[in-house]
Amino acid sequence: MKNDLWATLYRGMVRANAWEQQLLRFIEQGLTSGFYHAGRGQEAVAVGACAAVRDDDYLLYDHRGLGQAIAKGIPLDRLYGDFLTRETGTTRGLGAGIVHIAWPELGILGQSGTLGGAFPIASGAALAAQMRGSDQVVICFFGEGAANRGTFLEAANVASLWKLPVIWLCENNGWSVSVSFEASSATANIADRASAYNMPGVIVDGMDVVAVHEVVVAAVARARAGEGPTLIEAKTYRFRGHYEGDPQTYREDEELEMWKKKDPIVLHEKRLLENGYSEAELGAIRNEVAEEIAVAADRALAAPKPPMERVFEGVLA
Ligand SMILES: Cc1ncc(C[n+]2csc(CCOP(=O)(O)OP(=O)(O)O)c2C)c(N)n1
Repeated sequence: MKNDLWATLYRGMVRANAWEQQLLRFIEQGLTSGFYHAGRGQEAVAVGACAAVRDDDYLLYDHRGLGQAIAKGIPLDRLYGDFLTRETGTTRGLGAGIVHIAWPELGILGQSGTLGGAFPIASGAALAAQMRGSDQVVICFFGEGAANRGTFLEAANVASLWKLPVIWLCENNGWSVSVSFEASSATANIADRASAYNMPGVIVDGMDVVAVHEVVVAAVARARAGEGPTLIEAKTYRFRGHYEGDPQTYREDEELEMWKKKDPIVLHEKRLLENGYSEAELGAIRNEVAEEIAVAADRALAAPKPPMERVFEGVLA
């Protein structure tokens, strides 16, 4: 049976992917500055999760793709502006690429240049929301590598102790640069660590956008009800290198091929086709998204670059 939410989730994943594909073309053309860590393969986590929060909820995204910020609603041309160093970028042309993007109007607080710096910020934003009685929640995305930072211990402990409205969302894609999850974790799952903080730990198939959405809806309800944080571990995989240009000598082709069979966009497309949607309807969604991306890309390319005088702006020491 047709399901509007499922169609919305499909559009969201197609949109995140199409945005990234255009960015990759900009990178190939040598038009960008800064690193990019592609999110291909992980769209279901970003899109499923962000569809469960409100515009005024807070988001701490991480460096893997920008699906989270896109799903939260950040204007797409402004996002290209950050990579193309345009005045219209969210950093007005001064932040190279992915790490400084913020959009406070939608609660997008940015990410930390050092992995794990986002954890205390997430608990702090949640504490502020709790003190204001605003019933906002904070969703904090991070990789399984970042989960090993000590900052997670501090932030997760206090969030659970004070019942702060945080959703800790670990995207376990199996690799931290060239280090496998097995080689870096004492526990078989990141979610196993939740009991140490006295909060629920939930494992979800990160390639299934509907499954991700459902567990995040439950965690958000719990957080808004004042019951505290949840640690969600989405099992997923990155299809591209750690960064664009990564030779990827550390992983086997077979592993990548196995995960590609679980492509979240393809799997969800199949679900839609089996539930009353036609190929033409899905094609129309893809075409509308392609048009939106083309407009955003053109707008960003037409925007001015910042003048040289601004190079020391924000430099304090
Ligand atoms: C404190 C700190 N250490 C190292 C880095 C360099 N670094 C950037 S991304 C990354 C891998 C992170 O792995 P994970 O958290 O699993 O996320 P993924 O890249 O797999 O999405 C590393 C080591 C950093 N930014 N900050």
